[in-house]
Amino acid sequence: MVEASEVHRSGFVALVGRPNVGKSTLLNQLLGQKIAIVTPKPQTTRGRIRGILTLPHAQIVFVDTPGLHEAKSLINRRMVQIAEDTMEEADLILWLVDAREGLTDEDRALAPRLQRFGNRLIVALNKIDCRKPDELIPILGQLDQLLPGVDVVPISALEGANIAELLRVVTEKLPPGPRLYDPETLTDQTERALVQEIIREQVLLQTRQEIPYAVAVTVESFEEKDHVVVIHATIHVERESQKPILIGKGGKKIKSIGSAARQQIEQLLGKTVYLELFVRVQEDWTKDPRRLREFGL
Ligand SMILES: Nc1nc2c(ncn2[C@@H]2O[C@H](COP(=O)(O)OP(=O)(O)OP(=O)(O)O)[C@@H](O)[C@H]2O)c(=O)[nH]1
Ligand SMILES: [Mg+2]
Repeated sequence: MVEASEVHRSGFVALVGRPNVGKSTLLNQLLGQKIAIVTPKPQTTRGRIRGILTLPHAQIVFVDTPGLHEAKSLINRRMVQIAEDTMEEADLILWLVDAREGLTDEDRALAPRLQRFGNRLIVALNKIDCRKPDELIPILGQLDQLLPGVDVVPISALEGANIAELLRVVTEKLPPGPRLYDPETLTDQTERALVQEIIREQVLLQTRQEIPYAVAVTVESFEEKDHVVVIHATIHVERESQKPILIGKGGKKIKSIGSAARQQIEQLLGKTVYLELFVRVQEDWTKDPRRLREFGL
């Protein structure tokens, strides 16, 4: 007879929640490697990003998603749709709640939609490093009132606190099944996609106001030569007036974005990188379904 603990389990776990609650930070922490970009700005993640964790008795495919919010613009509606589709296809839903902010009205509005996942729903109360332990008790009480009997695991994605317990709860709920990916595979993201995101992360970190939300990045060429990788990428903005902001006085801003991104890309690829960035106006691309598709949305 096979012990229950020896049964191999596998499946997809959707990481969902409001923007900025720490979904991408958690994905990176679970995998021990940076796969998804993280910034202090909401709506950082735009697409679905799979991270594959292969353990001796389980293979867990965590799927990071854009933040759930009340979306008005076309691009934001697409992002929310991606998160909702991911939930529908997942074996388990891991709902992240921000302990620093406590339960918000948006969290409360989400709860009824999550309730129908029943036993397939797990709550991760994240950012507990920002709270004293006794401050968590009322939040845990509110969560239990909102979703009676739900499993809640308090964690800090940033510091890696209680991640082992979270993995235990997740694994226990996964259905029995074989490995879905080669154990060496860490993500479904191509090197090109990772490079694009690293550049976009620097744009988000180094610009303010509307610019982060007006930008998409595409990699035009990616050429591996002997010891260098030569990359040409385009940063698309949606209005002519945004171009000089991104380029900066005497090209200072774009240089700074390029240099920070290059260093990260070199770390990722383990090679010297020559990165050239272009800025291009793609009038109102966030409102154009065809352009959104081109940019993977
Ligand atoms: N103190 C603290 N900060 C955290 C923790 N987890 C994430 N953060 C911070 O919260 C901010 C948002 O983190 P992300 O991982 O980008 O959040 P997200 O949910 O993926 O956000 P979107 O992609 O915009 O939906 C970043 O500044 C993180 O460093 C945590 O456990 N503790
Ligand atoms: Mg994210």
